[in-house]
Amino acid sequence: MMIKLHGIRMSNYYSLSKACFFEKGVEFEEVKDPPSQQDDYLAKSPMGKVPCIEVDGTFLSEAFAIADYLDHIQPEPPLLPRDPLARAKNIELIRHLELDVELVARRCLPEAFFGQTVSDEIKESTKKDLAKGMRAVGNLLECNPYAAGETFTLADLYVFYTFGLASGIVKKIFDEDLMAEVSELKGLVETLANRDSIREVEAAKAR
Ligand SMILES: N[C@@H](CCC(=O)N[C@@H](CS)C(=O)NCC(=O)O)C(=O)O
Repeated sequence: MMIKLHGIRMSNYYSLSKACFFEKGVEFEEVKDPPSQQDDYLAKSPMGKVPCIEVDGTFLSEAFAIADYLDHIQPEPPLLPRDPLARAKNIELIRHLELDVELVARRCLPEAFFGQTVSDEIKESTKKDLAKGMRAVGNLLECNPYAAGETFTLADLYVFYTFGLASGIVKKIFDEDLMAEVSELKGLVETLANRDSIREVEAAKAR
């Protein structure tokens, strides 16, 4: 049975998961399903977030879990390195991108893009925590030429979809360039924007 990808195309995590399907060449079907706190949606995705996938009636949420599942059912080309330490270092970078940059910037999302207001305290803590997150990510990023070294990995998709959202929020709220301090990061994001999987995901948003 074909795997179904539930969510909405404007979501960066939905986009990341969709790019994983393209990278793997695993067939899938898109189901338009916005985030919701309704019981029927929570049964599919326990925090009510997108994306989730449906495999033979079983639902799975969290973009990392989805990527890991795809990496097991279709091992080639690998999304994560096979070497245990290289794999763990890749996941370390992914976790800092998600927890210490993306999720931190997201605190200001309601004001940046949804016409709501965020308190000055939240803005202040966002700025302070983002500086720490960017320092951590800057220390781990290799950019030679890819995020974790010579080959494209899942960390590259996290770079593209973390900064796609976080940079926009930081520009809007603080009028600053989030990527400025990490040399080669901008170049990496530009390179990734030309990757087939990402181009296909982004092109479909306009349709
Ligand atoms: N950790 C989650 C994050 C997913 C996420 O934040 N999704 C957003 C859209 S990009 C969402 O559904 N937001 C609605 C909500 O938080 O209720 C993942 O990896 O899938």
